[in-house]
Amino acid sequence: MAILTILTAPDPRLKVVSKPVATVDDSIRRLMDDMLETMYASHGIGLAAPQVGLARRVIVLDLARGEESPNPIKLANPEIVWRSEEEVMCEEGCLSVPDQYSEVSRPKAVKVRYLDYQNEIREMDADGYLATCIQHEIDHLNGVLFIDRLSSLKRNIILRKLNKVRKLAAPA
Ligand code: K1U
Ligand code: ZN
Repeated sequence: MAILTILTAPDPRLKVVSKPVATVDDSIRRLMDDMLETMYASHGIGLAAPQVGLARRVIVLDLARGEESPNPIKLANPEIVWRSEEEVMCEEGCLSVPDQYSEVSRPKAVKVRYLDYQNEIREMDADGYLATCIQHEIDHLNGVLFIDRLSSLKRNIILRKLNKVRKLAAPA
């Protein structure tokens, strides 16, 4: 397995609409495994393929905490086939928008159709933080970041902060 480089905003590759996977074959399984390893190494709870520079519709998640045993979730071509009318506000962060957090309103529950690790079509129901996280990752596949769901004022404040951090980190 390998740890991949995570792109950060405003990298234009994060704004691209990703292409569906034809079949979950060994190369996609390898990508899923590498993405999970990268996500764990970065202390994230989700990751989408465009964040590692690949415009393919693949996401991984693991919302298990501290003492709980790992619960890796690997989805190809995830598609929301039902969403609740009720919305909830949840605090979101993003490995591609480092150290910035904000509340975002999204449907409280969703039903998702996807291809699993064995290339089987499956459906899953998600609510609470899992639903938020899946919607955040599917947004990545459509070139949307959580900051795109904030007011332009809040988004520009965050983008300016990221730019400042990048300039400070750049070699003189
Ligand atoms: O970059 C990503 O897409 C991963 C992202 C997933 C996510 C977290 C919170 C809400 C929606 C989606 C992260 O893992 S950010 C880091 C993190 O673990 C975290 C951040 C804020 C709240 C809870 C966890
Ligand atoms: Zn993200």
